[in-house]
Amino acid sequence: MPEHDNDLFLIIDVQNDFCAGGNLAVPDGDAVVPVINALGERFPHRVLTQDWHPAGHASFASSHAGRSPFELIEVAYGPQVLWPDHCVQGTDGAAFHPDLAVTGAEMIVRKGFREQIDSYSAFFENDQKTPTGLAGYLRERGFSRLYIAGLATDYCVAYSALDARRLGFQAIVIDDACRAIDLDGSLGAALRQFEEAGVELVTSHAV
Ligand code: VGL
Ligand code: ZN
Repeated sequence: MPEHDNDLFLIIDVQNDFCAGGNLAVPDGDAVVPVINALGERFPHRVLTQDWHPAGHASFASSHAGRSPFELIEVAYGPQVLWPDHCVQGTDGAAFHPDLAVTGAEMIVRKGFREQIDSYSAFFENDQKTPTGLAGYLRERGFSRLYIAGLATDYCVAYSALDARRLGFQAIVIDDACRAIDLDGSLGAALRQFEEAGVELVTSHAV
């Protein structure tokens, strides 16, 4: 039960572009909304993340001549999947799903706003060095146990959960409150990494 003052519900990227009809729709992505809303009522403390790219972002295939979405390229910080244009700052695609309960959230972390660096994790950009500031926020407020849900299981949720462990937070991913993109086995890889890193995987009924 999320009954402790040190528990936080971290809701990752439940935005229109990751839901049905969006530019980077995650299969069945909308299904997380009612599960997250129901869970959210039981967590006094909630933080949301919002993927928030400038137009022409380096993670967009359209920014690279001759490249297509879902191709893998090498950039300064390592491999980078090229995505369709998505979550462009200020667009409807970047807005939270209209049915997501947002009002009571205590903070919104925006990420991916530097044109040259992608940012999956709620904690660090994909160079694994540039912080978002979330770790400091959580530590100052005394949160040590993070329940994590949202989109997509194998990208932003996974990177956030794994970074949380690296930073010394307890990380619990709520499986049925997430959906995956599953590109070239990325979901299986994420689940194996969860096990190695001590990220717990639970269903919402067990929370
Ligand atoms: C995400 C790909 C690109 C995510 C964000 O939220 O999982 N995936 N940008
Ligand atoms: Zn993105």
